[in-house]
Amino acid sequence: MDNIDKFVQLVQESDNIVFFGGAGVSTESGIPDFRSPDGLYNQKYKYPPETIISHSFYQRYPEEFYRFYKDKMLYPDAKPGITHLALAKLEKEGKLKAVITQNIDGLHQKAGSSNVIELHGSVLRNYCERCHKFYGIDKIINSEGVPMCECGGRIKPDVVLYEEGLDSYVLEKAVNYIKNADILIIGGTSLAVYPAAGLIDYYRGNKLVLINKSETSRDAHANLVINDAIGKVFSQLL
Ligand code: CNA
Repeated sequence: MDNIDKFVQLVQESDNIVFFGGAGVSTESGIPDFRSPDGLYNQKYKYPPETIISHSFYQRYPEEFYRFYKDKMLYPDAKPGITHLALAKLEKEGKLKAVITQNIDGLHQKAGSSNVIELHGSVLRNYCERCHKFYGIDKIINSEGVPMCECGGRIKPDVVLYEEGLDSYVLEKAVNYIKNADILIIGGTSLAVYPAAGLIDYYRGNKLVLINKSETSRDAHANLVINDAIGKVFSQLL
């Protein structure tokens, strides 16, 4: 039995699965990740992407921030891929309890998942820093330069930038699902961004599955490692 068959069998036998994912889940939907060879970190910009999408950079150079953000981080036409769809199906079947994602693209919800814990927020939500009015992604796309609210305040994406803390309620919810999971599937993440990556340490079971194209620092801790395209693996569940 190969590792993909073992994975399918594990999933078939469980009704308490939690998925923890990252940008690699959405590369097959045409959204570049950060750390793959063709990811954003390997393209050349005036400043490194980590710098541009940080809190202090956003405060100091909002025009430059928004130029990069609109150009590289918004994919309003992206469609859910096989992995998003398979996870939504597992949830409907009562087998998957939660999707915990570092992604900010909203594709799990587009695929039909309802219990999605977004550790880093969503590009689909934006709010005025002054009056807190909410705006969708269209407002950002259709604005010239820095998007402004009708009250005159600046609009900020509801996304956790580098240097910003994670919402403690969201973190607690994620920890609870991970702690109580029978199977924890980790997929499409380099596990390099903290504190998000540290959440997997709360898993107490012995069915830790790691699916990622490249190796990660946690491969040695997993019970099953599949270094392959995640869509190929999840297509076995559709
Ligand atoms: P990352 O550090 O870029 O790592 C992605 C990982 O996925 C890499 O190890 C790749 O090898 C792997 N990978 C890429 N494609 C596939 C595939 N088809 N099958 C299997 N594995 C694949 O991204 P992380 O999510 O680990 O880093 C966290 C950051 C990235 C979060 O803060 C996100 O907000 C941020 N991000 C999100 C998006 C998005 O929302 N789609 C896009 C780009 C970056």
